[in-house]
Amino acid sequence: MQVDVFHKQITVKLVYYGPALSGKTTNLQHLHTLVDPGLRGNLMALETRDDRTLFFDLLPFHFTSAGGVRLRIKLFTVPGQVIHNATRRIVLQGADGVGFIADSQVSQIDNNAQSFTSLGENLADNGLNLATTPLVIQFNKRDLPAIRSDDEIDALASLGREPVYKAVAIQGIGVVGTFLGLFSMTWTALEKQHDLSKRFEIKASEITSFLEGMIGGSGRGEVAT
Ligand SMILES: Nc1nc2c(ncn2[C@@H]2O[C@H](COP(=O)(O)OP(=O)(O)OP(=O)(O)O)[C@@H](O)[C@H]2O)c(=O)[nH]1
Ligand SMILES: [Mg+2]
Repeated sequence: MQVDVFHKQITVKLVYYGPALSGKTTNLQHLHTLVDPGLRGNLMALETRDDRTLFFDLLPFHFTSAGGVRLRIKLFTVPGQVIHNATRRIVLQGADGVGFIADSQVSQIDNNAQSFTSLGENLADNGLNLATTPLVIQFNKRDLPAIRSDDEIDALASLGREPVYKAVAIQGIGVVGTFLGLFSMTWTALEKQHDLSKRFEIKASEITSFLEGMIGGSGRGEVAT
């Protein structure tokens, strides 16, 4: 988190991490279509010719609280291709919360696991700790055949502390729920850590209403139990 006390501005950084082609950029693109053009920043994407993320995408949200505090939420995605690990590490610098976008296909189990391991390593290289970083998990591509069953994902979800969302990002299903879930978990952690509500006139409830007004309503995904 970056805090600019003079300008009363807080910047929160969220990162979508996960294996190649799991749908990180698709999640961002869908969020972008939901936001009123006056309230969103540009979606920056650096893609290669075959639509793979080469660097990152960035979707900034802006909000000003009743108390005059400006909040910026920057949402990044990392490039999932194995060769871009150095870029992933850089994008994770200063991350306040991470959304792990997993691919539900059975064929992608190993890739998900490898990516998750690299997330822990890259956070550690940035002085961050996977165990204490706000984290949500999304199992995307629920529309495809040969995916891990709902029961299997529910069982995985019940083992871990992280909220698990099921999604079909190309149809916008589960995209908003994942983002709002990650933001709210991240904000709660930051509030505690930095005593934000005492230092700044900005309330979690007003941010949540703002975000829900902006992107809520459509495409809520269910949370696995
Ligand atoms: N069937 C299906 N395809 C999806 C879904 N979400 C994304 N895709 C497709 O999967 C491919 C990869 O999606 P991206 O969003 O570019 O994946 P990424 O995680 O950003 O990939 P990298 O940037 O290479 O790490 C694209 O062809 C998407 O249209 C989904 O829910 N279902
Ligand atoms: Mg991408």
